[in-house]
Amino acid sequence: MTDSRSDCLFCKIVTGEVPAEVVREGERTLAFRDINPQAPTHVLIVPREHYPDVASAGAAGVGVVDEIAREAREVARAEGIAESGYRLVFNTGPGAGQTVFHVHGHLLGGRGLQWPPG
Ligand code: IU
Repeated sequence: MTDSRSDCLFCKIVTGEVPAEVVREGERTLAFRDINPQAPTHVLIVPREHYPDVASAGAAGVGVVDEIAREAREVARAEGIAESGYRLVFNTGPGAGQTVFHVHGHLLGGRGLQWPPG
């Protein structure tokens, strides 16, 4: 599950075929702003390689989920939300609201966040 998919929106964003507002380019990841932001900072962090969800990415055992978390920390610092706090969310499966099946961490911050989420 590591190849680029011709039918995957986020693979197309990674290759530049589909435009996005990129905020950070990592060796293994890309971070770009969500088109429908749910908070003042709402950035998606995706691996360049295709995994459908965080479960399959983690099971691959290649450190890609660690890398997403590291990149989230760097983006949070750059966005000025590292101190106030932020949320890193992986919706996993349709029942949890996943709509794009290329693993992505939602980095959310810049406002108070409620718990539990909806
Ligand atoms: P989800 O966890 O799979 O539901 O998150 C998908 C996100 O991708 C969602 O927040 C969308 O607003 C976002 N998104 C995007 O940033 N650009 C797009 O072209 C599309 C969806 I389609």
